[in-house]
Amino acid sequence: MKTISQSKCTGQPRHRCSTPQLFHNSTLPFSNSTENSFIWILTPVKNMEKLMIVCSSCGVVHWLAGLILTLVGSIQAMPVTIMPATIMPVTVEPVTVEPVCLADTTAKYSLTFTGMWSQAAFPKQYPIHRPPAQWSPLIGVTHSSDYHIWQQNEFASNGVREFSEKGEAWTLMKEVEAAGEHIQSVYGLFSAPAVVGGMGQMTSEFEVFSRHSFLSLMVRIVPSPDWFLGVDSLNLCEGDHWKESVTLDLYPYDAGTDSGFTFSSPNFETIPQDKVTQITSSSPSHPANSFYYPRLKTLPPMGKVTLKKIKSNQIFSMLMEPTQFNQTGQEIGNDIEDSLTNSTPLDCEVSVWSPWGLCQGKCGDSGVRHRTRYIHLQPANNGVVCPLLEEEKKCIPDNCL
Ligand SMILES: [Ca+2]
Repeated sequence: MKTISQSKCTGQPRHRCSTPQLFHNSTLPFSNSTENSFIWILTPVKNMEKLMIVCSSCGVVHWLAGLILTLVGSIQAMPVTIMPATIMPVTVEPVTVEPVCLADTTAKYSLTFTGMWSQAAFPKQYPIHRPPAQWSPLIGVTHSSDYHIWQQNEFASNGVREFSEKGEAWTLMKEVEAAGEHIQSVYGLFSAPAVVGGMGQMTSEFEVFSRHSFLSLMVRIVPSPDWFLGVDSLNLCEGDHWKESVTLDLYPYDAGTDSGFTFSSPNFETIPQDKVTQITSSSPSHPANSFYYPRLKTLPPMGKVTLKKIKSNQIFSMLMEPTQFNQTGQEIGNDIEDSLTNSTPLDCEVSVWSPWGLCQGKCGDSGVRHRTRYIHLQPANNGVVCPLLEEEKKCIPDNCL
């Protein structure tokens, strides 16, 4: 084993030894950096990987037998039911019933994200410098039940990876846009501005639609390897009405794409990629982890999101020709009135219309068909509001046989 010469750890408590690195074999890239005082080594051993922490100047060499890969076969007792000969057992398959939203067609909500990442609540390795603790912009999506922007125990998409690791939203937005265009599962995409500091708030507004009544969102924890707070598929519709208000506590998730253990860990790609997991006070079960608090049963919430219904609307009349809008959603012929504030108005931007759907109706009667579009950019600062997002027109059912 190589001797690793490091400094800045002398006499320091172990958690003060900053910026651990993780390597998957015993060939260590030698670093001259005096900042990296802990080196993590995963040494493959037959049926076991040993995890070693080296903090040479601390004089600490600590082995942990971890990740025992031996799979112990287990024998499961099978329950036996003795049935009378004349009665045949019937296996009842669980049936998933899709909840139907019967609420008014649209509802508008205000969203407030509150960062609760204080040094008092999360004292371990709390980032003070380069960069200090803060939150990325929030990315929110309203969608139908068959879509997930991210999901626990599933692999993160490339967009989620880039957003979780670097706060880059471009690929994620393209993925969301593709889901809207190709499978009509996404109704709107919105964002809220970043919060500079671990404590603070950001706000936004969004609309849901009876066929797209789910909200999902992500906020990256900055700095972090690939950690984020998020909501996956919160249904805002409850039978025949929209929920008035919802408050959710948020806890950190690991995107499974970077193996860093601490907020300020250098990049270290997870190969092969892991699934998205929730980070708790005991998982990952390792003292180096920034959220490892063995005395806590559960972590305190790191943030919360509060949703309040602003209004709900019945569907608009479709008997008139739709108003014409230009590409930015601005009604043609109208000028933008100067805002009374000094802020820059941001106009709504919508996608192009989807193709018209199938004509639905009884044979012999006239039917209707729909087309939809979704919001690219929510208006802000008295910008032009968004135009209609769904149209319907009369048609003759073409599936009469
Ligand atoms: Ca990770």
